[in-house]
Amino acid sequence: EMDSGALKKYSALHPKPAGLTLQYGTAGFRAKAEQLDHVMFRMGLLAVLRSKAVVSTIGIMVTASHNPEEDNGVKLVDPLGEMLHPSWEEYATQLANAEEQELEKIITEICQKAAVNQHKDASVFIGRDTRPSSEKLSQSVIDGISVLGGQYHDYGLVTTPQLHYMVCCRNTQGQYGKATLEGYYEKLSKAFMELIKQSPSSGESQRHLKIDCANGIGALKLSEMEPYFPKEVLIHLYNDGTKEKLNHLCGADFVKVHQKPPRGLDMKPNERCCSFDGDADRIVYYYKDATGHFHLIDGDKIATLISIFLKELLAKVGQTLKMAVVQTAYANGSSTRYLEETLKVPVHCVKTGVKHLHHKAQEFDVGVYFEANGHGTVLFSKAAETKIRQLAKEEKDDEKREAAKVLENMIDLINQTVGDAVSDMLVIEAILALKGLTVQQWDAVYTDLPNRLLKVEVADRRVIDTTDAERHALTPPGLQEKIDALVKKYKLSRAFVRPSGTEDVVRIYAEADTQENADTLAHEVSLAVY
Ligand code: 16G
Ligand code: ZN
Repeated sequence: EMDSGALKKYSALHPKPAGLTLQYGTAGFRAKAEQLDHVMFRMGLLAVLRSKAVVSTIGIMVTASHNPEEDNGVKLVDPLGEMLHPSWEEYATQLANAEEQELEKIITEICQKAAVNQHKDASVFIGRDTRPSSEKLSQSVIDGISVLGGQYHDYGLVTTPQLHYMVCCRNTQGQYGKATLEGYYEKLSKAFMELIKQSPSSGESQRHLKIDCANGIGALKLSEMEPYFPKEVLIHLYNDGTKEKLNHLCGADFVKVHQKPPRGLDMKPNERCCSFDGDADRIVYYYKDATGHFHLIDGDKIATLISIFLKELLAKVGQTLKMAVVQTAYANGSSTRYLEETLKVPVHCVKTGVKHLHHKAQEFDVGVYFEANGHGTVLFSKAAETKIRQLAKEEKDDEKREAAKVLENMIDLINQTVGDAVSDMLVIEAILALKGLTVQQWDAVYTDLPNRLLKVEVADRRVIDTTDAERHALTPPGLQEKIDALVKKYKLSRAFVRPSGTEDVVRIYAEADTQENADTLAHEVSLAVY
């Protein structure tokens, strides 16, 4: 039952700044930290309602990922560790923007519309990143949960994917793993060690990896995990947050957008390096060759490496399991082409945002999804997982059984709830070790088409409406025709525009046969947008 008096009293302690409206977007709410106290309180309320509606534990993560340290954000995690169901995003927005005196009415409306049984118990898991503002904001979340009588467990500092993992573990009664950090570290490290035991170079030499932690939570969690690592793997942490600001000139987003190394990581030629983002749900790899040239290995190349590996194994176990790769319009054209034409794996393109990729990937026995920015994972259907585990145990043919065992360990190593930099890093390191590949050989699987990302500020970005997974502009009238005409001027070219879901800008993507052409095309398209 709702205690109106308590609700009034506590919401007054978390007042909404006058005139502020925010929207639950692709990554939940994001804004300057000082604007978010009321949103946190109210998302605590919403998590209780959601928990009652689905009779499961719900997650709340306080983070603004790769955004500047002064920003913050919050998103809800659904029972199996997925993003909040789209039908509730609207409720989140309504609740966040309600005037204080309307709050109770809005809550009652949500309960009616979403058939929330107020008498059910509610349980919420909370996590936060290392931003200075996060601790206080997560206290406001707790106020919101408590005022509606919800139970909660505060995990404190965790990566975003760790919180998703905990929520999934809890709601599957431990089938997915133990809902503790030790449980997470044990599950991942055990699967990883089983995998690299079989690598040809196992025991011979140590593998080194330099990791740029974006001055965020990744550094903390990787150091906690280090005791669980086998001695063959040596990770070296940079940008661990002790000296510099979160995400400042470093991290996966910086490296991907600027196509250059992060500050604070000294790179020797041909060393394998990677960057996490601020909440450790994205990863990109890179290296510098002998001539000093920087090579980025982005989400598309990660998806390709994983797909090559899984496809070989699936062929070995001889099951007709359907595998597909899910990408967005930002995927480099060369990656799509390699996957479809050389590897012969079906590729699907969906709208930007993890929820869209995740949803599509669920359609397959093995669904590999990655955004070019480095967010991604692999989903295995229940049927595929059962079959693989059974073969790993009972198959008489040695080669088939061994292949099934590798697949089984891959299933355990990958965080299937959401993209996870720690888990993805271990998956990649295991594959490189097992296949005996260097970072250069991995990079050489295909050559990226030169590309350019631009953003432009316009009066109202909502005038741009897109279709065909954002690859085609429907409005404003005439824009797509202009883009088509510009694209025609170049070889191997492609371009599209879309309104950002996280910033008040329009994003432009162009690729072409040369960097100069990609740059010019992007610039020309940006002029057409005005
Ligand atoms: C959010 C999305 C990310 C997407 C990005 C695009 C989630 C959890 N995150 O960060 O997947 O790539 O937005 O941002 O869905 P944009 O709309 O500003 O280009
Ligand atoms: Zn992130």
